[in-house]
Amino acid sequence: MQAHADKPVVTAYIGLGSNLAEPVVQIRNACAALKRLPESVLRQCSSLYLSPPLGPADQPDYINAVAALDTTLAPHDLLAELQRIERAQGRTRGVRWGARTLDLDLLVYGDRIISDEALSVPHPGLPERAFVLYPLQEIAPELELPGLGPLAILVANCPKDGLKRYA
Ligand code: ROI
Repeated sequence: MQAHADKPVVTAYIGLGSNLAEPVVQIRNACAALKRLPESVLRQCSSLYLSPPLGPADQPDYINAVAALDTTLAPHDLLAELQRIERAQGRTRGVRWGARTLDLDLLVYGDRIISDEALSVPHPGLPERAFVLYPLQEIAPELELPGLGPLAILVANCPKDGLKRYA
């Protein structure tokens, strides 16, 4: 991918989650959709993980994964693309922290710290979410999270909470 003077290539990390409508298929389809994003190259997708729900317990377990993407899309443009993929895979916004067909979270966007009405990066839930931290560590063990420090320290301080590699 070509970097332009005004458009640097940034590595972004995206969290994928699903617990409805064949979650494994949802995550695989989402990875395929990430591959087709404009101005972007999908570098890596983690293994799939199975995790008990954070939030209301009366919902199915989740399939989670994390992807690494090199992109020249600006952060809010990338967010819009992720929301478009969610909608294309039937995401509707229902109960807060309820079951969902597909959730794509922009976890990290290079070394940027962003906090506005639309976007918080690094994702504020990161330090407490085993289902994000462990897959992220699988693909980026040396990552430093802007404002949060080394990923390895966050992982060491976050119990696995029932997270398992999905066979
Ligand atoms: N719980 C798990 N285990 N995995 C998720 O991806 C996930 N996503 C969410 C909430 C509802 C907070 N719980 C989750 O958005």
